[in-house]
Amino acid sequence: MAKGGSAEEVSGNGAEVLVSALAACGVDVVFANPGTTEMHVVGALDTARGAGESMRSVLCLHETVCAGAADGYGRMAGKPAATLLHLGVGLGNAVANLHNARRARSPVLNLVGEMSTWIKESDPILNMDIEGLARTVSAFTRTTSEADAIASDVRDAIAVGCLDSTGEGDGNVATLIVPHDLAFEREVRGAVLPLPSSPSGALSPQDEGVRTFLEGCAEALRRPGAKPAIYAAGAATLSRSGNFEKVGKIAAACGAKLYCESLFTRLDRGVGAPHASRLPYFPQDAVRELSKYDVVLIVDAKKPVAMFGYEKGPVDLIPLPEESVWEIDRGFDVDAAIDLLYREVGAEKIRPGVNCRGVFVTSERRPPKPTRPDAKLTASAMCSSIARHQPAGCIIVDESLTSGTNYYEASKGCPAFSHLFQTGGAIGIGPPPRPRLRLTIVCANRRYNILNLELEKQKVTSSSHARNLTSLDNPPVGWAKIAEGFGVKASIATTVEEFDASLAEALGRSGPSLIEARLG
Ligand SMILES: Cc1ncc(C[n+]2csc(CCOP(=O)(O)OP(=O)(O)O)c2C)c(N)n1
Repeated sequence: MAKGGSAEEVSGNGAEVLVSALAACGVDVVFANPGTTEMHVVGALDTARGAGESMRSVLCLHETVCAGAADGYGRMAGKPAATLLHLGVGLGNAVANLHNARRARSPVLNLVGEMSTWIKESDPILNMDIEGLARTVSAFTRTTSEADAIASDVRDAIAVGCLDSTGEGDGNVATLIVPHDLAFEREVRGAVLPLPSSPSGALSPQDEGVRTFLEGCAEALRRPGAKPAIYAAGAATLSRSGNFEKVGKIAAACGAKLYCESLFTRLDRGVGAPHASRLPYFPQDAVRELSKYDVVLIVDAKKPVAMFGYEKGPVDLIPLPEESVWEIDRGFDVDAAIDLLYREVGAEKIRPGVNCRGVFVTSERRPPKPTRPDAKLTASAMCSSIARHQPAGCIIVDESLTSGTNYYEASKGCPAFSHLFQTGGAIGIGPPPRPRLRLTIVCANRRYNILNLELEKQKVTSSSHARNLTSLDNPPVGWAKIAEGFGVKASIATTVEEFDASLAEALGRSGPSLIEARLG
């Protein structure tokens, strides 16, 4: 990525300038579902300077898959992939997963085509308000106004939208809208300025106020008799830069209980990492859990609030006065602030397995083999089996609502792995975000189970409509057959031993697989 140094000059037709600018900013993959207005950009993926063979393009059969894939890529790579979407209709199809990406604060750059400037006002049939739609999910939205601005617009979208978070919870999704005629304009020029190395405006630990704040925070966490908790997310739960290890050691040094979000972006978990307890999904349970503490440090997360406003339900999940809640958010240089707090509380002296108060997972421990392998497959047996088989270094993309409840604890002692969850509550993220899709497990319980729980919880009288609208058994979906239609090897498991065998086989195969886990 162009960080530091001087501006890079780019030229060609508008589309070539666009792709050269992407390459200059380090973008090397495009998840696309293009149309007429994006054809020149498709052509430029081969011809643009700097892109050449390094630019990978992936066709996704629905735009929400483009968005899910770019979200997953951003979470794992820490830099943006681009989506290439056809006008407002393509962007509209991508919105649910772009919402998840916004909540995950994943860096994602949407490139969206637009009508040629001279036809837009005649309102051709695909015309719509693309900017209006983009703003609902984007921290940065711009329509390029002239071809010579394409290169700087690409750079601004990445620098301001994808990398330079405001810390206001707006996420890191940027949308650049490029009119068709600007893409085919010839002899276009532009310059790509270097990208910033850290968010502009972030409070640095050199700042006197930041030091005083962190000293106060350290004191509050270590106050004799205090009952502290740390709620960590985002950059604080990644092994990259050693952040998660430092946060775990801060928790151990202060005797604080470590929590993560219920719907988390990415946790680097397993042997060698700290184990964070997951905040309960239902708000009353979360409030009950957090009411055990009298001081809470939030690191790189928003203050947790209830997911829905239930009748007489809570809003804030941390039941403490403001002065008892300390926040290190994106207004700070988070890496540097974690490091300073780490030293301030004397966390360097913490040794996992020696004096870490059980915060770190120090040895491999997988769930035991089932005692009755021929028993009907349950959700909990499925979770144990996955944790028994998952390879070291794998990426688990988990969007289970009820079926995966036991997986989080079952996988605690697995070799180091990354765990991604769905962050924005929009379901349907599962298969798309895997950078190299290997195995999809469909938890085929044949119902929208969480909605049955919601009906019960909200005391809505059960009716035939309620059944119709939450059942998936009339007719049941043939997941294995759908997979086969995509050329994916599929199997069906109804018992624990069938699931174990399917899992072992799928993990030993090089191509993609799907297991339809028929849960009883
Ligand atoms: C894009 C989107 N559409 C609809 C919903 C509403 N919704 C929330 S949970 C749910 C059912 C989930 O069922 P499933 O994923 O099969 O998991 P289970 O409840 O069986 O554990 C639905 C339809 C949503 N959250 N997001």
